[in-house]
Amino acid sequence: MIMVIIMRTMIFGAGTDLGVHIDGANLGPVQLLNDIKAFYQGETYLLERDTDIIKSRNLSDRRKNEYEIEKFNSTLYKVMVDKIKEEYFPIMIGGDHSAAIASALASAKVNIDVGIIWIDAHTDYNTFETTVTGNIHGLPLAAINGYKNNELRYYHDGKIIQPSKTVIIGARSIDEAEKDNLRYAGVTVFSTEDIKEKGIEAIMDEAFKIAGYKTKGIHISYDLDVIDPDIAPGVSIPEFDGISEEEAMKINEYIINHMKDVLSFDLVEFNPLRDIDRKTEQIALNILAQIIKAAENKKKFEQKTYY
Ligand SMILES: [Mn+2]
Repeated sequence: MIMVIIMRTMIFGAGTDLGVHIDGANLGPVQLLNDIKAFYQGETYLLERDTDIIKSRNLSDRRKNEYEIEKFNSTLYKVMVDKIKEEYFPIMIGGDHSAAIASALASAKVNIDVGIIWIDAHTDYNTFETTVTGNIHGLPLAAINGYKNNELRYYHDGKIIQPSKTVIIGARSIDEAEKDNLRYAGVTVFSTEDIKEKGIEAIMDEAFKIAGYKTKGIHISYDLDVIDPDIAPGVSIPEFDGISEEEAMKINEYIINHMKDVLSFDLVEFNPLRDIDRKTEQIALNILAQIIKAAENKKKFEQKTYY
């Protein structure tokens, strides 16, 4: 008799908006964790930022809420590391994208050799030296790659994720200095133009090859602002000319069909205060419903694709 062991799923809500001067992203996971009760009966954990914190929105502050973000992420990281060690498949719902430093590095701590696919309108590759806004949600991917920003991962004592195994998809708003950081680090970036040119499936194929090459698997970090703001307005920093809903769902379909190569997943930046007619909430829920279902069917010990 062959025993097929299914993995357990755990959903982590990261209720923080400390990484951005706009308010509301902290309410995203509260709303979505409530919504998913309709189809998800598994375990959840919600970490909410301390509401007593007086958020820095000072334009000249280049390190907005740095200490508070570190504290939040250090807690999230520890909880996620423990659960990943217990062999749960983790899904993190943000919150602003700064929380992905905790989720991605928690995955790297336990799984050791991890690649990353960052689906986002922005490349989130600033450093404290290059940031224009001082919003830390523009720095996480550099921190995850070990490219400066050491202050943002002091609690992590494992491997970082290599820039050579890092792929960004859907980027269309990159600061000049950030471009230099990306080039210097050696990260692969596919813009919305590249998606139009080659089609989303070809881009996903390439992304999985790069992030999956000689790794145990891939961490996927999905920022809802990759989608066009006409369709998904409920984000803190919208950028025009985003991907279509059809392309967003094709990305999802690709991920689900390659779930054996996926180790961990984030869905971030839903901001209910910016949403119109619950459009973004509905898309976020569609994405989550599919990913959760795929996670719940994920088998242990399944052989990853050889890239
Ligand atoms: Mn982002």
